[in-house]
Amino acid sequence: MTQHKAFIAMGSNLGKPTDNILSALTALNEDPRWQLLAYSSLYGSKPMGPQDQPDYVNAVCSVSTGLTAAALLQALHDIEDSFGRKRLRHWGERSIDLDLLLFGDQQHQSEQLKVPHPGLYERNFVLYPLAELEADQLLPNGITVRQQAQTLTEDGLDVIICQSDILI
Ligand code: PH2
Ligand code: MG
Ligand code: MG
Repeated sequence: MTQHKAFIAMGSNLGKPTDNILSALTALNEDPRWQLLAYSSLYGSKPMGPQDQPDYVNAVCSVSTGLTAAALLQALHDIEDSFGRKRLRHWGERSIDLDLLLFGDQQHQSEQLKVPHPGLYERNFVLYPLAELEADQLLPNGITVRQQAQTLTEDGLDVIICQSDILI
């Protein structure tokens, strides 16, 4: 089966966000449908969107999988559901959010599946953790993750757990 490398953005701002991200990383690590390759530090971040919601914890991880992009996205939604994720308001609070950022060099533009993730280029809480994993990777817009991250400030972003201190 052809293996693809995929990058997943993780976010949480309900309950115990740090625990939620670590539990989701553990769930991803234990799933036989892919192999967890790498994960970033955990970042605290100020909410994008409605401001009357708690700060977020964000991270990025990578997996290698034989699934299609659509099947991986479905699997991520199933994991979100298993964490009790309720779909409340747009850009609002959530117990766990698992977004498919990149899937090999594929691009998808359907209603259900948008790859690269439409928020990828403008979110510092995605690009800075992604740069920890793959700073030199070229994005579909032709510039590297590092260069794209440098177009954004680090405002509102703090490393709360360093990658090397995370034991999955
Ligand atoms: N996710 C959102 C909306 N706003 N803000 C931050 N800081 N981090 C997120 O992951 C986030 C957000 C919807 O997915
Ligand atoms: Mg999201
Ligand atoms: Mg999402």
